Amino acid sequence: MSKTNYKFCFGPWNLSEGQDPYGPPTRKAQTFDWKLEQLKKHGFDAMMFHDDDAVPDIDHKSAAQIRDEAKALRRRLDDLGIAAEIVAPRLWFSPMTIDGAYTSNDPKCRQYAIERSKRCIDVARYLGTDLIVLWLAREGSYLREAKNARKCVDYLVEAIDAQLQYDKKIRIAIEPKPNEPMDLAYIPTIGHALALAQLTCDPKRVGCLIETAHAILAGLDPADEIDFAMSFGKLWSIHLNDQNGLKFDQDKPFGSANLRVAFNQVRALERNGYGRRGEYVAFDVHPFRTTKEEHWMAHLLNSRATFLRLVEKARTFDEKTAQKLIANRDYQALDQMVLEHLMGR
Ligand code: XLS
Ligand code: MG
Repeated sequence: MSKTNYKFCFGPWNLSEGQDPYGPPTRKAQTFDWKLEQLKKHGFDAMMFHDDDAVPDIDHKSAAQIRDEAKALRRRLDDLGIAAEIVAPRLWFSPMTIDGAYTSNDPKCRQYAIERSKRCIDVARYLGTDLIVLWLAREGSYLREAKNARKCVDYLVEAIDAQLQYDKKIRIAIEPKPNEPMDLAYIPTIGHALALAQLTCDPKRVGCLIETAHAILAGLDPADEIDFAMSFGKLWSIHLNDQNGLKFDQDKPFGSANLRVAFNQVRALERNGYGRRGEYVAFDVHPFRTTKEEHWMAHLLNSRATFLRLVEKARTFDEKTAQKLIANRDYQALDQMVLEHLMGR
């Protein structure tokens, strides 16, 4: 099998300013133009967008304004030779999504969320991508008695169907996360996302996006999530990053907390041929709060460098010896062989 030449991307939110729930930004905000320039300068191939990264203040703009701004952005991207990988509706900021977006108890709010998602599809069309990402941030509850989870599944299907019917070409990738901002989310894992896809009016256009940290927060191995999604041909994007156990969402550089878990994700991507149908490797990473402005790109460059080193490690892994050890059920030796390989022998 020939080798995949991976393509890389990130989103403007990945050049964040260091604020957390306990303190203000630690770096001065940069303009969108600066971020795009960095992306280009450092050889990334595409940018990911929220709908309002592409068209700021989208809720207060007319369809014509959205079209003009999105088309202007497309021209700039084309000039730079940068693709738009995905567009995702930001359904967690508006006063209309305080109690959830698609699963709000208030029908007016649910309607808002569907309309907003259609605007997001318009933006995606203008930017030249058919891939919509749904991170279902507020689809869950703080207390279970506040919502009817059975109804919420119907609401999610209704919302996804409305989008699939609005545009017959788009594909939707659901990005599951088990918690944060909600206590408990309705679609916590890839299994849930792909099962939900089956209930929609066009299951083959509904797939998923795996984020490493989200899988770890669900207590799962992201490599197994990759193999599972790819068994269905449904891994359409990936957010590589890292996470130190069951804590707040950390979005650390890829491999930062657990190099072996990162290695196994790369092996899973390699064995399934991820990237061969044009899929991108995205890094949904944030700089540490302590990062100085002059080191603003380091977490992205380091993530890419680690990824590429691990691709080499995956390709040079001594599969023959590994298979012999497996046949002999000598998993002790296999374990050490993996460690030695990662340590450089
Ligand atoms: C947040 C999500 C977000 C999505 C895009 O946890 O990872 O960054 O990837 O909406
Ligand atoms: Mg993500």
